[in-house]
Amino acid sequence: MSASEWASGVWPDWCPGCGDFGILTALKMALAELGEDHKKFVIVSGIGCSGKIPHFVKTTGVHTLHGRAIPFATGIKLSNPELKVAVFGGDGDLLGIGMGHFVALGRRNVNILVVIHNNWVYGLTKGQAAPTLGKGVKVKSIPFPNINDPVNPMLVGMSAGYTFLARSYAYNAEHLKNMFKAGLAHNGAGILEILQPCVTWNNIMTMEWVNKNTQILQNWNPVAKTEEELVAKKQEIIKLEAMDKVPLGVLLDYSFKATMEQRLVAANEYYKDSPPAKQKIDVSGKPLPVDIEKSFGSFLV
Ligand SMILES: Cc1ncc(C[n+]2csc(CCOP(=O)(O)OP(=O)(O)O)c2C)c(N)n1
Ligand code: SF4
Ligand SMILES: [Mg+2]
Repeated sequence: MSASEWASGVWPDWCPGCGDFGILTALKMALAELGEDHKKFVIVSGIGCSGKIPHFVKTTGVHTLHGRAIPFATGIKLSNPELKVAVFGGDGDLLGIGMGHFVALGRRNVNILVVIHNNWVYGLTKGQAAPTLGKGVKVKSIPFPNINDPVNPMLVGMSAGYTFLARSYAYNAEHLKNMFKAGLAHNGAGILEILQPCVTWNNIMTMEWVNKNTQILQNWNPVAKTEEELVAKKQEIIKLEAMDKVPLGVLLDYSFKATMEQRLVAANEYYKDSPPAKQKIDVSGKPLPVDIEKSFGSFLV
């Protein structure tokens, strides 16, 4: 399928100029270049302007609840490990109400790419401060400068155990496409943070601000092959994140840690050939209870 064939035909109703258009475009380009199968690619989103994205892509999509896209996606992926699953959500969705799930996914290393639309505000609900907004920053719809410290999704994700971390920019289609390609090819829990100007509510982190305050990483090798290399990389990443300019690119990529799917197979061989989605659910039209116990029974306490 070409990039344009990945369009659903539903008209994207984001504000003109919104960074979300760049995200949609780069995603379709990446899916086309990766040769993904639209019958096997699933998008799960929360609620927010970002959460609308499944409607615009010609694939299976679930527009779930605010903050709950990750548990939905985890259920889909573990029920049918053959599917490629990506979560799309806002900075409020994934790092505010959904933060507990965000941390849990890293610990579990489920093979899901989490895409964060970081516009520093709650776009859909008229511009309140999101968890990524810097302390002292006053965007136009808040009455006083923000009094909270921001969270850094790369550093939270790194300590939670995500095995792929990347950051890109919504208006740099080529860079973002390449980050999507790397993230979707990764086997394990990954984060792609996308700086996404909200032209309606965020008058500070504009296109000009992003151009001035970011830099594309040069000569950085994100791959760690051993625990020792990983420890050293993590220390370097903390330094990268402390630079004056926000780094764009793949920050971390390692695959020696078992994914959740591999851990389930190790604990219960039955899961490999009979995850819940492959079990019979009816015989001659009569429903049959899925034998969850056989797949996940070894985890019961
Ligand atoms: C449980 C729940 N709480 C609050 C809301 C209201 N709400 C809808 S979207 C949103 C925040 C959207 O901000 P963000 O997640 O950053 O997405 P964006 O619109 O910026 O893409 C909130 C608070 C909701 N729908 N459900
Ligand atoms: S409110 Fe902001 S994030 Fe939402 S569609 Fe408009 S520009 Fe985009
Ligand atoms: Mg937001």
